Amino acid sequence: DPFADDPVRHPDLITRTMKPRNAETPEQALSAQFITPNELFYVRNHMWVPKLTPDEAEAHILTVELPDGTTKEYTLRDLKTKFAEKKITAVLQCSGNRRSHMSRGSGRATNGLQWEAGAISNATWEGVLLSDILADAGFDAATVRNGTSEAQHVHFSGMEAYGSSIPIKKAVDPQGDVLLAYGMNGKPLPRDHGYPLRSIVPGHVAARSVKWLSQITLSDEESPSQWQRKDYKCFGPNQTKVDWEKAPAIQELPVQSAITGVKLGEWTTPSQETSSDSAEPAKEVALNGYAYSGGGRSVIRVDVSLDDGKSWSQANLLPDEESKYDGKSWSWKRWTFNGAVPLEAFKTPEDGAAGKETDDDKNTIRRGSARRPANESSQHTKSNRRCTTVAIKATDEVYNTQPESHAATWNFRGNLATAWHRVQVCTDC
Ligand code: MTE
Ligand code: MO
Repeated sequence: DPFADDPVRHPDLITRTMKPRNAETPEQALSAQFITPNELFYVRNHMWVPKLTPDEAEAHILTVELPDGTTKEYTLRDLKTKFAEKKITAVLQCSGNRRSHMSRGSGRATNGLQWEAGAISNATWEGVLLSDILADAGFDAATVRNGTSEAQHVHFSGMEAYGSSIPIKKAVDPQGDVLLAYGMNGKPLPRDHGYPLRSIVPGHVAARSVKWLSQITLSDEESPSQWQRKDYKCFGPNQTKVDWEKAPAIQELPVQSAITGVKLGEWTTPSQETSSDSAEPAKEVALNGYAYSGGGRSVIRVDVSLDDGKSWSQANLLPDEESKYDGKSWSWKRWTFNGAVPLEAFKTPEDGAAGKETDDDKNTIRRGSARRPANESSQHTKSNRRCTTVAIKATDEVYNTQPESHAATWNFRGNLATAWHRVQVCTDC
């Protein structure tokens, strides 16, 4: 069993598969802190987790191969002692984050792990700049700028066999902040996250942040791995037999956001003086979540609708981000919203409606009707249970925003599910 040596996982992580280990960050942990704690950071492994002792880790060798075939080797100790350390706070998001929302929201199945909104996390990574290492290994970044570089791609290979690549431009750009990281939130990388060394490619899909990194290869071609040439690509909603070569590999990520907490409060009745036009009772609602965009583009706004997209207001963006890196924003933004849903917005629930998520007053987001006990739904029929759908979408600094429906961006691999996050919120009226 190649998985026998896999590390023990925190019980709060939500397991999707055990072998290989795949687990998402629980909703509360996504918005409770700006920095996701190491033990609650989502885990996406295609294979087993390599095991090294601390001595083996210090002596671990990273081989850098230039386009002419010459190589240079660095031990982890070399990286730590001979180069300037850099810290970058950056999100990693799997291309499959929210895939289950795409499947339910479009009513069409997708291939891959059915993640909810927790295949994304934010951490501070400690390491050395890839651009420094490439320069030390003898690669001249000026050739990229003047168009004479033989190398167009930088391949990262992991110890187990996983590999992928990024464009050379991102790799040599000191402002691209690509790290070879050995630390995570002030501690050595945990085994699940790449101990002793991984690449961190801020602003790009996490599939390019290769764990257990052992080799870097500069090449005129992309990595030949299936994770570069297949898997992480998108096609049209009608395309199921595809020519993989025709679509580019996902690199920079589009804008994304999710609701990670819903809490209903009291019924309030506006006084006649303050609100002459609506004396209707309204249900207080508090929402929170995250928003993120790739390519270093910061999120400038999160819009909230309490009536499934008919009317909108704005969420508060928390002033979390401690630093922008040369104008680039690699982290998510957390947001909160406090409002009230007018009584008239609550409608009879669509039981088991595809693509709907229900919530109750206990601040847990429910997944369709599957997990609701049978007796509970019959209770609801008798009671005055009424629901509304809250929806959110984010906009980034170049005014990219999220599509309204998953049907419009459905792709058979279920990649880049970024449609408005809609959650059905129910209460007794
Ligand atoms: N690197 C290696 N060596 N093996 C892997 O399976 N998975 C990739 C990437 N790097 C992977 C890897 C994918 S698809 C994702 S989403 C991220 O690692 C997940 O990183 P995390 O487990 O630290 O959250
Ligand atoms: Mo991923």
